[in-house]
Amino acid sequence: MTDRILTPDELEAALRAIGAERYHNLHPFHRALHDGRLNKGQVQAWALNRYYYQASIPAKDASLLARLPTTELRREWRRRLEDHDGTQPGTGGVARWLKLTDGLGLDRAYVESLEGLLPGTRFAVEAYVQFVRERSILEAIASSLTELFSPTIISERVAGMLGNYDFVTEETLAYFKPRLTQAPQDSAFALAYVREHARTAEQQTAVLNALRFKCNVLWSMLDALDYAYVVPGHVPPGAFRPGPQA
Ligand code: PQQ
Repeated sequence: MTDRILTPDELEAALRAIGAERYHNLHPFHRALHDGRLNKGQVQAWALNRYYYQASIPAKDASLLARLPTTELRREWRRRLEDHDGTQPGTGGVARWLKLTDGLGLDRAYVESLEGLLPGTRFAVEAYVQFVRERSILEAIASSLTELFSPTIISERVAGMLGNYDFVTEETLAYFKPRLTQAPQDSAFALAYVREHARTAEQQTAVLNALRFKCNVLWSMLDALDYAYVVPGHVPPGAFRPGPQA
């Protein structure tokens, strides 16, 4: 529990401190991905596993949308669904993520089947969807606040991957460009909501813990990738195995 009630500015500073301490830009797998130290098979494994996160985001947003009490809140949250699912076939973030997996040479039906997922990815993503479904609206909104920190990592990733891998093109990474404007819009709204609605020490503690939880979700996904694809001999049964081309 926070020992006293924080002002909105203090709460925001505490949230930003959590990101500075434990956002997934600090994870060794991301450092290796961005610095060009992974081979193609390891990059494929990252994209294939991260597909499940992307594909689950609209489901978690839809479950929150259904619980929001006002037109204004629902209208704002509905935009996220459109960002990810698009407004017609072939548009939106999930479709753009599949262009990334296509560009890396992965079979689309295999990616969408989720057959090659790591167990750790499955557990982490499902924990996030369940958290948003079951916790208070305030905690659910606060758990999206990792997006405060995503524009920096996305810029770093696009520059790093384009510079360091000959199998990555601007077109392959097209997923990320709209996120550079969508994420700040999303996180500005979520931050304003949290600043206004987390008033008691209990609510403020819950909000800080929701952001820590979400950082843990993202961190665990990278731990699973690091263990399976960087430490030799640790790919679990049934999970994606890079082919000889990689
Ligand atoms: N986070 C959400 C969310 O919690 O609702 C939605 C997204 C993120 C995205 O659509 C992203 O593309 C995304 N990307 C990154 C990244 O590339 O590192 C991080 C995050 C995040 O911090 O949760 C998201």
